[in-house]
Amino acid sequence: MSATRIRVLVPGKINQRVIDRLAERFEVVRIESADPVPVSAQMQDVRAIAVSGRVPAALMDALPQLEIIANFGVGYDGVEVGHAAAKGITVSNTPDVLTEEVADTAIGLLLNTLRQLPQAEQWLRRGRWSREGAFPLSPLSLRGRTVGLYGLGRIGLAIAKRLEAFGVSIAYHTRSPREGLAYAYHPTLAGLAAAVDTLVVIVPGTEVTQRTVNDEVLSALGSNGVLINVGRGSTVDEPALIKALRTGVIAGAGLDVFENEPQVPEALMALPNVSLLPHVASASVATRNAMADLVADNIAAWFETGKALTPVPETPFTRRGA
Ligand code: A2R
Repeated sequence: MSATRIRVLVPGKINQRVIDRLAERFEVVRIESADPVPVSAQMQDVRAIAVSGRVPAALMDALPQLEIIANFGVGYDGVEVGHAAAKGITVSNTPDVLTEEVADTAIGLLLNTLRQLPQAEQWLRRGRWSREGAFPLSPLSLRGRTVGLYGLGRIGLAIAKRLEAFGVSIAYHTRSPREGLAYAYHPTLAGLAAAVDTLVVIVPGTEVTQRTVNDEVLSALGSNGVLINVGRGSTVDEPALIKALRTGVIAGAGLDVFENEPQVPEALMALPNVSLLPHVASASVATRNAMADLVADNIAAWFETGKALTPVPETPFTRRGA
């Protein structure tokens, strides 16, 4: 079968460059959303999905010829990967190409949170500097802090390397320690939180990490504590965080991700001691272009060589007959 006739389904919105790149060699079928599952004759021939969002098990079950799901983003928590693995469907993601960009944003968010730089800019823009004088001193600073990384994979390590240049102490928690690093390893998250005053979350959103940044962890972080989340909103117990920020259990938080995006709780937005971003950690034109290319290249490689370029560890498959 010629590659030009292969049908690729795109449920929901995705970066336009993914569509443009796919359209060069495939027939792209777009649907508004993965829910409800579409039923049409066209679906019988769909062999690939490109997605920035959700692929539920029911959608996989509705596509008998489906071979590969190419996810836009390194985190693929929107795809029911266990179901895909059980059915022999390959899932690919976009690691590495966004690592440095996300690490840069994490540092920016950390500094914004500690030094209140967005609020200071608003002070200037609203004419308060000339009318009222200097912006109030920031109660918090990066100086003298100990930063704990919850997650030390590709992005966590890139954040740690940047933090070294800031002269802060660095520690981390993962399930197994990384060889050859001088950072202090903590076998439990609560233990890490107790040992640091700044916690940066950069683990995947999985059933295991869900709401693991909870009351206990926030209490352990303490009243000078600052939480930064550039991983997934599901990892933080949002109501517990709001309570901790309100009552001084911790001092502040910087968040790029939320439990129910794009909805952000009013209670969180009303707090003065938070810095909030609309999930923009990888959102530059250059990095999103590189992610878009990798989505299209994964699908092209699958049909040309029988292997995805960057399959996720749960689906290390090759194409039958390739
Ligand atoms: O636990 P390990 O040794 O596999 O370390 C990984 C860690 N991690 C966890 N740490 C503690 N408890 C867990 N249940 C747990 N699950 C995973 O997260 C590793 O250090 C890190 C993941 O690193 P990478 O797979 O290299 O992912 P990358 O590219 O750094 O991206 C991380 C996440 C994405 O999944 C998106 O949700 C977000 O950043 O953009």
